[in-house]
Amino acid sequence: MDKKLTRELFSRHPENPILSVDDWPYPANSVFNAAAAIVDGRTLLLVRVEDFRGISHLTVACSDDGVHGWDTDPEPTLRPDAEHHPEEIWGIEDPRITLLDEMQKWAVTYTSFSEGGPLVSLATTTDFRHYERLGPVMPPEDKDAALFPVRFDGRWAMLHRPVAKSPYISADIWLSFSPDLKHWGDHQEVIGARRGGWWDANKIGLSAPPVKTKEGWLVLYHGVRTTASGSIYRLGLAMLDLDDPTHVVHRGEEWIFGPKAHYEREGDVDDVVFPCGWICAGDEVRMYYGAADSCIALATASLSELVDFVRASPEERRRTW
Ligand code: BMA
Repeated sequence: MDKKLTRELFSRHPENPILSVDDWPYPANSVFNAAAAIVDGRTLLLVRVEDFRGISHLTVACSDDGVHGWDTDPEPTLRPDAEHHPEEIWGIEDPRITLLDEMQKWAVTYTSFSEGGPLVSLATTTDFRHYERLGPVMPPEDKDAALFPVRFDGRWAMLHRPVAKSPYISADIWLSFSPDLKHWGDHQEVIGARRGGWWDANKIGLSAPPVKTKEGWLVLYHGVRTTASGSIYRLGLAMLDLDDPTHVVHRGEEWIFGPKAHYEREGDVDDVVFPCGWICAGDEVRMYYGAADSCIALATASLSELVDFVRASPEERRRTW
């Protein structure tokens, strides 16, 4: 095996890619960047589907084992609704799902592609069939958002990724709070993009929603490296304090997964692995990721190995890189 692969903490499923347009019940350009959850004992993916206009919508696909036999909705499940939500004019993308324990509702955060740029929208659902839109919750440019499943001191919390343009372009992960899911404030940066030659310099974003572990909230994020032949999207880990998620306790230095397989290296956008969902079953983590903006793949890891890796990393020292 290529020595470089041995550093990766996730193993690719041998049947990858597990979903592509060839499996889709209606014509589409690509299916990728899916949110994931266990619903009624089945794996549910809320899949980003790009049509032949270039506009994305979301469609549900369910499977008993999370690998085979996908029951896919025969038509789009959640379409952009530009009439009532003008911010959705150029499509809805990259969903993340969080079960809000106390409400027994699922929160779905997604990117609305508005005329002013991408922004964060939020909807809730109990059945993934009917959705209640709360509308835009962050103005452009902002994306890659997911809620925590619990409140902190009575307030909901959301990680998201605004883009700052001064003094240089910097895309960092921020945290915001809300009493009611609708009004958000107390915004603060929690995980900054590194600088210079790092794999996660200048542009990072949340990948799958944070996972609660005994040691802290495990955060999976992507870092974007700009090279002469384009960008490379890779994945890394950080850990936030259990009671105070504004505090980064650990942050891995090395990436833990990056484009290597042919379906990750070549597609509509080359060299991209982009997870929007992961499922923890005991110690197994099943990460569903968009590969090269063209298909959906699965990779698995041991939760305790991920936690050990990030805990072995130095405590976060902000801006020391
Ligand atoms: C990001 C998002 C993702 C996409 C990735 C690579 O900015 O738009 O939807 O997968 O770029 O193209």
